[in-house]
Amino acid sequence: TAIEQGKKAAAYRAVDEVVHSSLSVVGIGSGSTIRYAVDRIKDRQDLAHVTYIPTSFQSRMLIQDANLKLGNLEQHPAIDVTIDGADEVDSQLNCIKGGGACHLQEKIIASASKRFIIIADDRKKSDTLGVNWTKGVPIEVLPMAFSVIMLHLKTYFPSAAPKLRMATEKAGPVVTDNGNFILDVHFGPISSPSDLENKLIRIPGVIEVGLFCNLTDRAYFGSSDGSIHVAN
Ligand code: DER
Repeated sequence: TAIEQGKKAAAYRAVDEVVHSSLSVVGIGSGSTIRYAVDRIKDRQDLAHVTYIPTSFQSRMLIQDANLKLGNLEQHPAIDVTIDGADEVDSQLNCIKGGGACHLQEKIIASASKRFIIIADDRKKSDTLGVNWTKGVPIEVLPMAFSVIMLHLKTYFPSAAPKLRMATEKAGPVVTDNGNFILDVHFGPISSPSDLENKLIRIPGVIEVGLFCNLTDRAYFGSSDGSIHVAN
């Protein structure tokens, strides 16, 4: 499909421009776009020596299925570059992430990386967060606190309409790789993502917020015709 072509174009260009044979540790994000980046890495013989750090169970499976060298954060707390997807990216390269319920480990790996690169199809490019991505900001919360946090959000953000993310292939809520729940919260257009992130992260029981502010070094947006927009 056109969207998949866009994802693939962005992923291939990012890998070819950013993942050099001189690197030794590369972080691998989660979601569907990153699959194309792993496909490209798999084809690059000059990257066989690199160790890859996962950002989720899914990411770990991608690395293993591609027969790439799997490492962990304990061995490699300093990462050369991480490539990851995003749900929406604004003009300052702030992101909404967590559409795949993986943003907790993704943010840890992103912040431990010298460079953090986003790959996405051009649907994800937006002037302001909360405009194109209409599913809300994902927030990972401790299960025992989810009702208290919902009440707090309804009180302080009356239009937020927080929703507990329910699973589709399992009865009950989505449970993350870390054993937590996800709340999806609607804030409308977000003019200051870092202010909002700082307000949300302080709520007791909130583990991580799907707003990645001042973390992204470059973003590749791919279109169905194979053209790429690179934003620094
Ligand atoms: O859950 C996540 O954070 C993913 O990285 C998500 O933001 C991007 O997933 P996609 O590449 O399938 O759109």
